[in-house]
Amino acid sequence: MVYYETRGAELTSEQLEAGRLLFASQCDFVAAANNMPTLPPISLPEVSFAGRSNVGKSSLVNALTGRKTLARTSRTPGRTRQLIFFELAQRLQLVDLPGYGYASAPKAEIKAWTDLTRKFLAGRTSLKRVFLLIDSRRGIGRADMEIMELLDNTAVSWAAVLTKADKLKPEEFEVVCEATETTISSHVAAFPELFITSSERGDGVEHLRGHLAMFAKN
Ligand SMILES: Nc1nc2c(ncn2[C@@H]2O[C@H](COP(=O)(O)OP(=O)(O)OP(=O)(O)O)[C@@H](O)[C@H]2O)c(=O)[nH]1
Ligand SMILES: [Mg+2]
Repeated sequence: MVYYETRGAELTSEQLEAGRLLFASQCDFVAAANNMPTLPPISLPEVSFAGRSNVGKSSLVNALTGRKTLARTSRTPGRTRQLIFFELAQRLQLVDLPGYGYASAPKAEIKAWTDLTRKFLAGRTSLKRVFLLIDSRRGIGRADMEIMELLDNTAVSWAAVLTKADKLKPEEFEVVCEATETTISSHVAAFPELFITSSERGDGVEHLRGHLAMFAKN
């Protein structure tokens, strides 16, 4: 079994400890928003988790916070239908976004939540970074490319995260990593490090916690 922590720079033990402490602190549900007027007011720095439906956004929020049921996950794609805000230690907000590319919901509903997600990504001033999750078994798809362009065009800093690392053999995984790194290197607003995670096995979770702690208010 290969356990992946990072392909980028390793964090110092102080940075990892800061992440551990932040994610061990109180984590509260703040709000679930269906539309722009119901978004919670801007207060803390925010990071959000975006990506195709079923890529593992809610599972990653749960793995990071060490709470199995904080964010609702499902075998049925399209489970997260609102923007869900969580607050950590009154220092950082995590935003679990609805997935895109889910085809079986009513069309009007899909349009409403896709529009809301796009508006949020493009206009939220407290958003420090968007973590764009890519399922390692699927790689980057057309819908992901559209979101990357939106983020580039609105100058929102984003980073790619390969999820479900437990699902691939090391040699298959290497191919996806290289392809994803090539794509991110051509995007102006992309953070250069590719994050790797498995919410099932815990790969990359400590590293990501340490990284996210850098955005938290002191
Ligand atoms: N093997 C494995 N399965 C995972 C992992 N992360 C998530 N899953 C599974 O993938 C499915 C979807 O996970 P969710 O976390 O609900 O995905 P989501 O991106 O929040 O989906 P939407 O809310 O529909 O956009 C669930 O069955 C999870 O158990 C992982 O790291 N490894
Ligand atoms: Mg979800």
